[in-house]
Amino acid sequence: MDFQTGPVVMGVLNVTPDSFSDGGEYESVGAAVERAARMVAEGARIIDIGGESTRPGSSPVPAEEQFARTVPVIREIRACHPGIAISIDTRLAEVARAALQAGADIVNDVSALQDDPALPDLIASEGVPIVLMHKRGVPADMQAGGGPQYDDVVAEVIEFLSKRLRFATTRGIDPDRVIIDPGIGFGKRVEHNVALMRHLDRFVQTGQPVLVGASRKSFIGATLGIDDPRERLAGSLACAVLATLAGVAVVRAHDVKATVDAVRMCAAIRSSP
Ligand code: PMM
Repeated sequence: MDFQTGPVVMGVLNVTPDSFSDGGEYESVGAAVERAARMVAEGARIIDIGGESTRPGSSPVPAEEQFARTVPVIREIRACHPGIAISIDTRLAEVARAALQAGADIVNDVSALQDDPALPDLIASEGVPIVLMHKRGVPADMQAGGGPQYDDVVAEVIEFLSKRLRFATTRGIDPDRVIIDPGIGFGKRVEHNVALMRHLDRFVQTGQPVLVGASRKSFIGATLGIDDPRERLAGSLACAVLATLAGVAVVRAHDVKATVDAVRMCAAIRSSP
């Protein structure tokens, strides 16, 4: 994918009953496929499909349940939209394998290859791109006690991602196919998320493509005093714009049309002499 003209937008498709911002909306295969078609029409270049909610407080979903939720949707999207990239949001090799067989192209692992020892070999042998995301703790306890402490959140998250990249490389994964992600909202307090957004350029300077998922997240709600995630569009767009200016490669978003427009407008201005 060419990121030179600005980031591509990854549309979020959570086929879960409880995801934090759109849980329960796309549980049937038909509804999920229809939603994907709309995101494609709105300009998404990647559809990120998840069968396990990773929101703070949520519990793990067994592999069988994850592929029952995601595989039929992936098959159908692959058949209808041959040009779209499909990413599977999973920490488990079994789910990733089934998703890749059904037509997925990218594995989005919020555990950065820490949760399933079988996943690195699968990624290496399939030669597919992988997203390595930073998180602290597991969803069930991620925000316990108000969230974790960092001395220097930006440096610590970059250090973690560099280590995970080195690990991936030692397991035979092509570093050119590794996308890094600061993991906005995963085991971070509001001030940590804000600092990470402020210093996205430092992630970009590592030379790896960077993915950012700030869309509708609770630090936006906390900053703006908005409880309903669906009402956080303006805050989400502000984050998408800043991410674009910082030079990220992928913006993960729920509101695809508005995000694509914001990102394209930024890119047009940035490319002016
Ligand atoms: N956020 C969520 C789920 N998966 N994957 C990546 N790579 N980065 C993220 O920021 C991310 C993710 C949680 O948000 P959702 O419930 O809206 O999907």
